[in-house]
Amino acid sequence: ERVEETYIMVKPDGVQRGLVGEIISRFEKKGFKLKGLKLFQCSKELAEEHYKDLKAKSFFPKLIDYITSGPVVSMAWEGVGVVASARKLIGSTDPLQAEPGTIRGDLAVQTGRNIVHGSDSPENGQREIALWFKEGELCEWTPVLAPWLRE
Ligand code: DAT
Ligand code: MG
Repeated sequence: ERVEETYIMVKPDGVQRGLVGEIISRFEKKGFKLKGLKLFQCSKELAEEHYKDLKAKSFFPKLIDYITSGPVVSMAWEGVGVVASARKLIGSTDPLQAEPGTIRGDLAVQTGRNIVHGSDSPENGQREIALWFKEGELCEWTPVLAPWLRE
């Protein structure tokens, strides 16, 4: 059982639509630990680095415009199995295919406006947290509920 970290981001549409609290709440209620949180307007350069694996895709320029179109909420979450679990909580990339009960399944309708990002591997979790957060922006702390979440 390996403790992992994942980078979760409320995209500009999620912020504009007033869904920040709702989205944070899903991860809080599940029982993961928040390690970093900020409202942030990202540069084109950062957005391109974040999505560098998609550079060759036809939708890449639109994706970069979308992600830089307004502030995002950047989060680092920690937990055993948090990377895969967060992806399940988020749901499929296309919100119309995402199951009800997931964030995208409940709150979005289009791939180009799918309101939230989650890292797809522990390695990318580390990479993306290092990309979006500066040193000193993450907190090491012990939630008092820890013994009630894991035996
Ligand atoms: P995910 O965000 O579910 O990890 P991804 O990493 O494949 O999905 O793609 C990153 C983002 O790029 C995705 O959230 C929305 C956008 N995107 C992906 N596929 C797309 C497509 N076919 N058309 C338009 N935008 C797309
Ligand atoms: Mg992805």
